[in-house]
Amino acid sequence: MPSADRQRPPSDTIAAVATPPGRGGVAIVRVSGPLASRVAKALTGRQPAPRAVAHCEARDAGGQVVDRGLALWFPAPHSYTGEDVFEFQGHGGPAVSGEVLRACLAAGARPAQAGEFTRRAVLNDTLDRAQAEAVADLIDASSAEAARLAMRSLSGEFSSAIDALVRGLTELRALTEAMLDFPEEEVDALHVDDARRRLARIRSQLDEVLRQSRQGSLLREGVRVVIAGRPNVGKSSLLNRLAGDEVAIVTAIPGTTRDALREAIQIRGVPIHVVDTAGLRETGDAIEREGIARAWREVKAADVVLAVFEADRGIGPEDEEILRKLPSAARRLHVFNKVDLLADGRVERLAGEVPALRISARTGEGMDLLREAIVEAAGWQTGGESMFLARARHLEAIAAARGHLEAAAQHGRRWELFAEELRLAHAALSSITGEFSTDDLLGEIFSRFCIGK
Ligand SMILES: Nc1nc2c(ncn2[C@@H]2O[C@H](COP(=O)(O)OP(=O)(O)OP(=O)(O)O)[C@@H](O)[C@H]2O)c(=O)[nH]1
Ligand SMILES: [Mg+2]
Repeated sequence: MPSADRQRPPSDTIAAVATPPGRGGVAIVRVSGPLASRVAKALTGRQPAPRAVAHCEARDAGGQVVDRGLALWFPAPHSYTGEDVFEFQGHGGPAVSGEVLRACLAAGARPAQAGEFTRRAVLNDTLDRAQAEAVADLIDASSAEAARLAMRSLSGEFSSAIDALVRGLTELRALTEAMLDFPEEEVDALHVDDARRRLARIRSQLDEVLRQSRQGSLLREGVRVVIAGRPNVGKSSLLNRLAGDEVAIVTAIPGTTRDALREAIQIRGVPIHVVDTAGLRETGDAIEREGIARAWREVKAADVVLAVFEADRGIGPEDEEILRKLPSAARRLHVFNKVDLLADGRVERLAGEVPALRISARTGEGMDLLREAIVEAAGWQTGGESMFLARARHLEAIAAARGHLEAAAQHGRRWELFAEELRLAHAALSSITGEFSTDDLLGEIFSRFCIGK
């Protein structure tokens, strides 16, 4: 169902080099739009057969041969964009592909903007919006796991889960609208029961989609883990251990680290941004004070805080002072470092629910357990093969829908309010795949694409 704000498909023809800039085996020039056939003929001297490959020369506007390669022709609507698409696969040098592109522009195409091919696919209903985002996610995927999930979204698995919810809501809305036509006391108890049951079912389905989306979003966005604690407890040594490299300076002098230091690592495929910070203490040194202010800023933005202590000293008054100031929103792990210094292996533990880990950044002891604890604290669940590579905007929309369904459940027999909450939940969910979304959103989605996609 096309929405009212949906733009009419564009009538001009776009062209771009679709392969990355630089030298390579092949460069692909892609052309899409009503003039694609004219461009193909101007470039290759003939009209290529649909979905067949032709080996041919590419000529510029003056008839000069600029390249030899393969021509492909995908007539509308069976193409990536849903329009007529012509592709020329030539030699992969920037100068030669530039010449081919120039010839296409001379034949009537204009240069494509970033993401414009995929945008046309959405406007022509070849892809929905969540699938278009999956295209970008697939290209940007930095791990095999993220690529696998992006591929699943591109094949429409995420969209179908959302569509199933939308269908359930549409039915429930129709039922509710029918009930609105009757005075409250005449609404059949069976109808009321049916509506409640349906609502409960949709809510539990939605919770499952939200859970799967949160899991996937961890893979997409990664987790920000900040190492914090007193000077000299071994924070930088811990960063080096996690990174498997000597990225941070380690010395026996308290106050070594001044700036926040970042390293990107992966634990079980989950991207983790580890931040090492300046040791937290009162100090008269202006540079160190600035470092400590930065450390607190990092801590405030953390998903998981590793509060590091020295195992041989336990949690002292300064450590307690730091613990009191940690934000409550972030998950926290208590890490007792330097267990290699303990004769009996006993560690003072803090009572409470915060998991405590014993490690030695020097020997590597306890590091595996710490890595597991980090991904667990970040909300990663094992056996998470059924995940959706959700974006922040998807999570927000699902959470908003969840809030409206919860409100609907609380409206009892006030059917107008019930119906209104259902409508809002429906709108929130629909924004994920396309309906009800604005041009701003389209712009936002495609601004991060590369040219030629
Ligand atoms: N025995 C032992 N020493 C450690 C361990 N981890 C770190 N150290 C030592 O503790 C000292 C401080 O280590 P750093 O990693 O620089 O400590 P930090 O917390 O980053 O210190 P600041 O940057 O000053 O806040 C160094 O001499 C390290 O070699 C450990 O597991 N065992
Ligand atoms: Mg340090």
